[in-house]
Amino acid sequence: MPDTSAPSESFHGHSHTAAPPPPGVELRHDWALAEVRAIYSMPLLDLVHRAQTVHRSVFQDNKVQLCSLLSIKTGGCSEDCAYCPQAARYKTGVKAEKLMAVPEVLAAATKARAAGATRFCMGAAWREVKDGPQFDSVLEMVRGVRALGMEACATLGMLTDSQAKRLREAGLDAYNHNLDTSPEHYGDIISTRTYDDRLKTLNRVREAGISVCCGGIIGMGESVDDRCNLLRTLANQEHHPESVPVNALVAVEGTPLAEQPRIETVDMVRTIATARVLMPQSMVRLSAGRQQMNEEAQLLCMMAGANSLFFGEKLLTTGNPEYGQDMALLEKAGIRPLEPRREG
Ligand code: SAM
Ligand code: DTB
Ligand code: SF4
Repeated sequence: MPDTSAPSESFHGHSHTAAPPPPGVELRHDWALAEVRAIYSMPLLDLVHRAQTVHRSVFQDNKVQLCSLLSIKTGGCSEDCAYCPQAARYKTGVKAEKLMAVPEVLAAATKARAAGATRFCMGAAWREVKDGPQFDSVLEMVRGVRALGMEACATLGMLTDSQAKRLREAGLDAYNHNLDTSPEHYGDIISTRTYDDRLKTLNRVREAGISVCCGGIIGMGESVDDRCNLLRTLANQEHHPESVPVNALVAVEGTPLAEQPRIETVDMVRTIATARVLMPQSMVRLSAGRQQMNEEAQLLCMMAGANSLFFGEKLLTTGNPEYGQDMALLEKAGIRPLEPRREG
């Protein structure tokens, strides 16, 4: 059997030159809302079965990509994203910090690699990237992470064409920039930038030859149609994002969404399974909110097609399951970490 561990995401980006999908797996970019809703609303076990069938025809069984996350610039952000503990305008207890120094970041990446991470994602609480010494440091971090043999990913806010190009030249493999929710619900969550701004940055990332990591958050008071419209928007792009993070809202005190009730497991599973069916070749990442889920819920998400996790005791500013706990879960379920996809 050929190695189909992650056919859509080559180590050097350029995903749209990826191998064609295996027989029986169709890549569509013309989903109607009613079709997505029909998938999302299937009887749960039928839906999970369908997603698992798609999953197994594309990916190696029982493998999960382990990604490590580091906040290289925490807090003090000018944006008003209603979910975010790092927005300066909300009193959340997250203090604004300066950009971390390059050696500190590379020390964290080295530690993450030793723990088994194959992808290192660096996050900055910026509205957009500004050219200058800070961006130069980030480029240095990207080069350093690549030199460690890991996939390098960053999430730094909006980018210009030239910044995307420079990140690519530094070796950046993937860029995370989430649409977060449906176009219809977006205005209730963020007012300081538009959906179209997000799509523009995503196009610049794609144009520069960097893999796109784009997903959203559920549990922000959205309707089922909002969830379906988010997934539809992602799937109807000219190229599916190579990674699709599905976050469950971590409701943080001080943010406008602090009182949102926790999302039910079944909703998380439905969202992940629908993402898997719509975007068969993408890595679907079970992202924020795992600390609030029990082991069975996480395994159900993996059965529904999630094949990537953030591991390490912290996400950006909030908690994540402990390393030992995650390793024990994977071990008892017979799930192995996906090896890095280096090409030399
Ligand atoms: N500032 C950049 C941006 O907004 O693109 C990069 C960092 S931002 C924190 C990355 C993503 O984290 C957001 O797009 C959002 O999807 C996710 N996120 C932030 N706070 C979250 C929360 N409380 N719960 C779940 N996901 C969250
Ligand atoms: C993504 O979709 N989820 C990650 C990553 N991309 C950057 C971030 C989750 C952040 C959760 C809230 C926090 O820890 O601050
Ligand atoms: Fe800033 Fe990103 Fe948080 Fe929005 S999600 S407030 S842009 S750090």
